[in-house]
This record gives sequence, C-alpha cells and structure tokens, in this order.
Amino acid sequence: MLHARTPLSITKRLAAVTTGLALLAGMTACSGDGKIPEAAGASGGGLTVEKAKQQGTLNIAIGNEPPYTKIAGDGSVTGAEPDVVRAVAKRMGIKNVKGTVTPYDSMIPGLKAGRWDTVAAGLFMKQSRCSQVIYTSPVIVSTESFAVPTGNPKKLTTIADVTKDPKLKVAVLKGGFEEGILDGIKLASGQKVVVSDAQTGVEALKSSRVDAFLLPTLSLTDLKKTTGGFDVTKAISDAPVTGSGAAFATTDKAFADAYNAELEKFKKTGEFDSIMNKWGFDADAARKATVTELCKSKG
Ligand code: 6CS
Repeated sequence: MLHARTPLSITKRLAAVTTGLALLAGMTACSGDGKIPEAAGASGGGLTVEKAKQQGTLNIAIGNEPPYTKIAGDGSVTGAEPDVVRAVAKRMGIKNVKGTVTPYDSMIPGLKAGRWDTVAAGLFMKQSRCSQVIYTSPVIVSTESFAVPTGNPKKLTTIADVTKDPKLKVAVLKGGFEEGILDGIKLASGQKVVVSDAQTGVEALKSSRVDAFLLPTLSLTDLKKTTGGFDVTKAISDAPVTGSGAAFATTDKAFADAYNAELEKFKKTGEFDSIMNKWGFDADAARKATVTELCKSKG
C-alpha cells in the first residue's frame, strides 16, 4: 500500500534532494562562509564590471591542482591563477574571488551555462578551447612531464616513446589537455587510460595499472612532494609548451576586455612576479607569451 506523503514530508524530501544535488553538482570550495558562490553574471544579461562590483565577488572554476589552483586549509582559493585573478579583480574594484572545483572538461560548459564568471584553472590554450571562449593575456607558461615508477624502468621520456611499445599504458585526465596530446598520435587500443583526477592517476601508476601518468611538470612535482612513491621526468621535449590565462564566455567580451586591460598593467608589476615566483612559474615567460601563439596548439 502506498503511504500518502504529507506535503511537509514532500517538502522535506525536495529540500534534501536539492541540497544533495547542489553539493554533488557544485563540489564548490566555499570561501569559508559556507555559501555556494553565485556567478556575478548568473542574474542574466551576462557579466558586467558593475554587476561584479555590486556583487563584490567573481566566481571562478578551478581544478584544485597545485600550483595552478589550490584550496587552502581554510577553504580559500589560492594558486597561481586565482591569486592573479584576485589581484586584478581588486584593481577593478571587485573585492572577493570564490572558487568552484570542477573537472577540466566541465569548465567551458559551466562557463557557457553561467555557473561561474571565469575559468582560472590553468586551462591550457588550444584550438578547440580558444574557439569557444575569450582567453585573456597569458598568466602562466608551463611544460608537461610523465610521472613514472621510481627509476623510470621503461625509460619513458618523450611522447614518441609511448608509440614504441603497444603494451605501454599512459594515464591522462578525462578531457584534459594531455588527453588531447595522446589523441593526436597513433596509439594501440588500450594504451590511453583516462582517469577522473590526479590522485587516481597516481594510484594507477603506483598499482602498475599504467606505465606513466601524463600531467604538467609542476603539478607532478607537487604531487611527488605530497604523495611520493614515483619519479617525475624532465619536461617532455615533444609535448607542446602549455599556457593559460583567465577564460571568459564569448558573451562577456566587454568584461573580458576590461579585465585584460587591467591584467596587462598588472603583469608589469613586482606583485605579479611575486605571485609567479611563489608558485614556481616564470613571469617573464608569461610576459613574452601570446594568446595567438598558444592557441595554435592542436586539439
Ligand atoms: O588544461 C588542461 O586540461 C590541463 N591543465 C592543468 C593545469 N592540469 C591538467 C589539465 O589536463
């Protein structure tokens, strides 16, 4: 017999489901106030400087992959890119930056859906991304490496090495820039192993399910410090140089232009150098890089 549910219990169930969905969907790093950040542009009509100043907050998508992005112990958002966004936003009169942790392949769809105002995650520029968003001036330039078993027994140092043995397996993040690198070369079936996050990639390596884990050099260096149990190769010579800056929805061009103008000035300051040095990036390389060049990356 079906028990009639009183309106109250239906309301309660709905509230529970809504809360659960919000928590599941968002995986949002609250900035310590416990609230799920709302994108300034979410109120419709797109993101404007005025709206962002009134709301006082810019909500950014991040991957929580140090040193690019990191959720500190107090829930605040740090890392090279969020620290630059915070400094530039402050110069624009926008006081806070809040972050939503999300997988790399969800960042652009979420931007288009207005779930966040910008992506500041080290979402590396490449043709298929540059055609969907407005990238601002490069903030970081970086390289790719393999995490390999200690001693690198299979002597994997280049992308070409992966093609030499069809039994070699390499883990990459789902929808990440590195997956695009492997998709651009001829591999035997099963050689590319897609994982959901960096920890899973490291576990796959350490349990010998893969022979290498392809990820940015600085991310692997950080993971080696925090997790350990593997080696990190030198920068891979036949992988593209990677670079990124904040990415905005194409509908938010006015805001992106205003942000970029402020960013270009900021990149000339010592504060920019301090942020880059703190997280291990080369400020001069970022000043020399251009969106045009970095957007030539295939994939
Ligand atoms: O842009 C990307 O897709 C890559 N960026 C970083 C910072 N880490 C891995 C990810 O695949």
